[in-house]
Amino acid sequence: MEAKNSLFMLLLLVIICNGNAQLYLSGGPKSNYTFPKDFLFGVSTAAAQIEGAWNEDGKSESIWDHLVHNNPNFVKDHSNADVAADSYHLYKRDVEMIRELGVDIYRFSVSWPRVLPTGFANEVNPLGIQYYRNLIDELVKYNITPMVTIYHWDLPQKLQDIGGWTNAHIVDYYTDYANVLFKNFADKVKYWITFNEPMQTCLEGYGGTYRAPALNRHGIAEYLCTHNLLKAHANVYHLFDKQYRPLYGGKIGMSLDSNWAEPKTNSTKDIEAARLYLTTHLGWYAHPVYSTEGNYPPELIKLVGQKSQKQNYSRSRLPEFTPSEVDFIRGTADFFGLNHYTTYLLSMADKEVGAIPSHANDVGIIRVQDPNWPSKSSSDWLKVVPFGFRRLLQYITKTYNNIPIIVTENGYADFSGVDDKARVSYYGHYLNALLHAIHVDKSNVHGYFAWSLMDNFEWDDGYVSRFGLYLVDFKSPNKTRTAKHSAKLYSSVVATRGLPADYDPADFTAFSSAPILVSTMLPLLALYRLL
Ligand code: GBH
Repeated sequence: MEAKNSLFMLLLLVIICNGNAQLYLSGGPKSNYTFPKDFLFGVSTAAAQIEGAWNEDGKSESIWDHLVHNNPNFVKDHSNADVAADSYHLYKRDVEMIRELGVDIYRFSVSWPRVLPTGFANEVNPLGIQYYRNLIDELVKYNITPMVTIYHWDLPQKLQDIGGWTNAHIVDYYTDYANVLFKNFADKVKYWITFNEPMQTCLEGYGGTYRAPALNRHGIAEYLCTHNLLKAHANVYHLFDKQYRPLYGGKIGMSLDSNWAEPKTNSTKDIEAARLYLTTHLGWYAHPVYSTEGNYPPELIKLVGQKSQKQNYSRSRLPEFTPSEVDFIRGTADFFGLNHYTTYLLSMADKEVGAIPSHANDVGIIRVQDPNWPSKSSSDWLKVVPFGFRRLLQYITKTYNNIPIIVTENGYADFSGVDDKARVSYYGHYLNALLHAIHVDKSNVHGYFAWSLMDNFEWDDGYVSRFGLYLVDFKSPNKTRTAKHSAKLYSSVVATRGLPADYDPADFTAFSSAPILVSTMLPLLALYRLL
């Protein structure tokens, strides 16, 4: 105790003296590293969040249209995405903004119900195809590389009516849909993403209530959804690889969402919990595709198997892949798309957690965030922990055989405004962490996309949470877009391939209303915990 106290006093002194009060949170000290010349800088959006025109020119209802039309209370401000940022009509202005930013590449998604209103490829909507053709042509005209997300959460409701992602036949329906996109656009689109954040689709949409279709059939449906989705992904990869890559070239991958998992304390149990979190969440999707062995992570198979047996099910609630399916799915990606926003602290649960049965209950760990981590975001989960980004990139590089990583989303939400100091600071910190990841850790990162180009329909947060580099005035008839300060920061990073001279990795004051107190207390608490 004596030793701990004097060490504590010493650390206190050191920290106060050197002024680098919050350096421990940052991704590394200030440096002169720059981003490689061929590093891809981009911005991301998703159809359902920006396009609007929800029933125009033949588009049918998506599961998100359906959910928010029928349950307005689902969305914080009781809004919907009927008009959103109106990008269906304003795509030329969107491309102009992308040019203003000076980025190399634009990641947008295609709305399945806009292109195939019945859900099936029996009827291809020519006006839907024309919209994306116009957008792609506009990008290519200005030398901006298009990257297409094939599925970013907006399933045609007509397919949901017949089971959506729990219906095994969706593997074929999705393949037909992707084939229509390849046929029409693969000559001009060289980057494809099969799925955006499949864990959100399955775990939250089918196992929970947080995403459409909000099915809440936990313990069963999230596993069925994942099973079909992974097969659909692999099928589309092989289709692209055999039929389109030989004609046009191009790359195809998947975008997985992952928090970094930090052990809550230094105990062996918490270290184990953090590892288990990554294995059973990120690994649930990454292991089948990116690992050498393929298949679900052995630990997940074991955990769900044991629980299912105990719960008197005739078989594991986690479906099994046949050996040939394992083979078919393994290696089906040219790059690892990563969406990353924040970090959690993990510990082992010593009693049952979550609903029974559920993925959370099967895994049995507890996830919290340090209340002292900087935040101030409109999204309460979005704590600013840049070192977590760096560690996650290193983890992926090591775990998945040095696969090229493209960070397909990273960003910060606030309650709006052009003078977005917190977002400017967030990007500074996360890009600094990224520079250290690339140069110091040798993490294999090839690109970075900011989420998002503009304010948009932030799902259950409606228009309350703003992620944009451009402010959208949703009240104005023409959805006026204005560059925020963060847009200027990002365009200067892109132009100089480095961080601004005044960037300070120890400065987290933009996230705090009591800068001095918080910036002093935070690291002390963290260090004290480590002792
Ligand atoms: C991404 O999801 C989406 O791809 C994008 O459409 C979205 O607009 C953007 O990020 C911003 O949200 O249930 O406690 O884990 C982000 C991933 C994971 C973030 C789940 C919110 C909810 C808190 N999301 N998380 S919790």
